Amino acid sequence: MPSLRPTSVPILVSLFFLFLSSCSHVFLHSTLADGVTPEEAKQLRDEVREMFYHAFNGYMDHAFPLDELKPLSCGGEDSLGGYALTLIDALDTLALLGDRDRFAASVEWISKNLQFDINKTVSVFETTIRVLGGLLSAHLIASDYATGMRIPTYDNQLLNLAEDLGRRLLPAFDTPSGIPFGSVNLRHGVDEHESKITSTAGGGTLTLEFGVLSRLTNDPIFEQVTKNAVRGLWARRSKLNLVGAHINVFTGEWTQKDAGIGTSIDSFYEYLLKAYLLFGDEEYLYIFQEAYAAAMRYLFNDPWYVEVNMDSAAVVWPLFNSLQAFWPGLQVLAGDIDPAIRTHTAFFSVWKRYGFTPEGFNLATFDVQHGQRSYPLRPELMESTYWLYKATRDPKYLDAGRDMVSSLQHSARCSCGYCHISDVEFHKQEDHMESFFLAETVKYLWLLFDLAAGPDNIVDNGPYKYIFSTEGHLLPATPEISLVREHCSYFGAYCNTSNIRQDGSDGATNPQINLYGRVGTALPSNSRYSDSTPVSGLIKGICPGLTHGQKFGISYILPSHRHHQDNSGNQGEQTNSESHSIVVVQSQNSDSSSSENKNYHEKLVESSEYERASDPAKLYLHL
Ligand code: DMJ
Repeated sequence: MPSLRPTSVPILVSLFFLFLSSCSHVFLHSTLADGVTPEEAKQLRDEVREMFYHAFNGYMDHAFPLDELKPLSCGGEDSLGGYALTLIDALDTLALLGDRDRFAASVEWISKNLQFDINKTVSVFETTIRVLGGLLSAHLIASDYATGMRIPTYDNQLLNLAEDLGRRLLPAFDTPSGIPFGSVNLRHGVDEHESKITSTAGGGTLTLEFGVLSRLTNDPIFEQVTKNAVRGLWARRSKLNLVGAHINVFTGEWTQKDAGIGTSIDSFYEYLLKAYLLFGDEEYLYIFQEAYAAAMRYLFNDPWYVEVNMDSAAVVWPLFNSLQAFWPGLQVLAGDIDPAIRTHTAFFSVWKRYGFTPEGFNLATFDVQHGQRSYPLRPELMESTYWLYKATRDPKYLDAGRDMVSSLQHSARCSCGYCHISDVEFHKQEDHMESFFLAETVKYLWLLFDLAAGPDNIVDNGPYKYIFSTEGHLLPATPEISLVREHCSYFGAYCNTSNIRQDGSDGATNPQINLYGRVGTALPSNSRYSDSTPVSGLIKGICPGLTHGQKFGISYILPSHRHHQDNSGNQGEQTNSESHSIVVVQSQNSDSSSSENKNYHEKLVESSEYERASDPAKLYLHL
């Protein structure tokens, strides 16, 4: 049980945020002094490659075909469904590393040996993101000449397996709310006594894999049920546009009302934006806009994020949890770079302090949270480091990546792979290696250094723009998958009638107009939709289209660095990046004098982000 009482913390927390934000700046400026040279980036890339093979070979030699490696005792264990989970999860990393032989051999083994007609009850979420996602990404690589990794003998076996698995997961969606059960038996459907409580991430992080499956099989059912699940969750949001952590899929009641960006909710936000980016479905974008605005308003305590009650916004837990660390990477995709930089700096200060991020770090006591002392080889901080380096090319992110490699090598490497750390203060090793270590942790580190050294990989060099699933699987925006809709085709998109012309002309030609709104107009503090000018719902608007680069991430970088003064008064280098997929600008609030609003909005207005917001050449989403 967490040791803090919910009601005892707010004042302490506020004071502590002030103290903490200045501490982390000072600390990092002194530790990130010596930079990674291009030559060292190559060496680090090769070192990460060796790390992958140490763990992959350890798994193949000692655990395969069991699910996961026990890296300390050099054994194996079935942790999910008993179907070579780590191999499936590692497939696209093998392809990314250019290992044609092992990729082809693994695909062949899976094609011949895997089957899902088994009497096992599995997590819908974990099976989707690790197994379905792993199979689909490998299928899309193995079947396509353009990837350079096509397997000549390959004949859609992985897609067939994925479709079979997808159909076995479908019974989980048969609930009154449309939000799926957390688990399902692959042979018999949902168990009679299955729990009706599931997490928001569990119900809302299925759209990418199921959507890709629909588009590859031409069967819309997969896309429909997962979109319905997102609608089911979002329909039950609070008046503040926050979602809780756990919900009853029959009654639709929240059983855990703590709202946050980490544990139990994290990838719900991630898939709203990514489903839009991959599928061009603006309903997801619309939901993301509202959900993101609420998160930045109620959860963001610059540079940290807290958990609050979804109805009252009262702080419940002033905790950093390690799952939150994906958020700056998501913000890069959303184009909200400045808070992403500050938050990454804060999160990385925790890593620097312990050599790893603990599962929980208490922002009030500035200490590891009781009972949350472990580091199970999680990838989230690496993921954000990669995206921020990609967006800014600031070498400090290479330095951060080097620190992460060094911690893993020094303290987590064990005889047959990489070990979980059971206590970040004492670096005690534990005999477990989650499959996401090979699917994500190593992948993001390798991509980071390869980007600095080259790059020479399909993500950064094509042939397609790739969206990463929450398990790090590569999902390409091929024409087959990404049915791009350049305009507000979602019937029900909230387009502002006063700013969007209804005569069919393209709003993009008008510098005053941006997608879904305007820069700098006021939204009253407690209203979701009201504005100084009326917003009309259920109107099919005509909105400016996104360029390909804007849709799929950073397409070019301005080489110029500008000198930047951060909030603590320190002088630092900040790299300017351009052509974000979406630039998110917080609405100016009519209640902007409140301290709550000042925290995020005023800094935004005062900062250079505001200058960029006034530049009509760029596209901004207005929240
Ligand atoms: C992974 O399975 C995924 O990244 C998921 O979204 C969160 N948990 C792990 C990694 O920490």
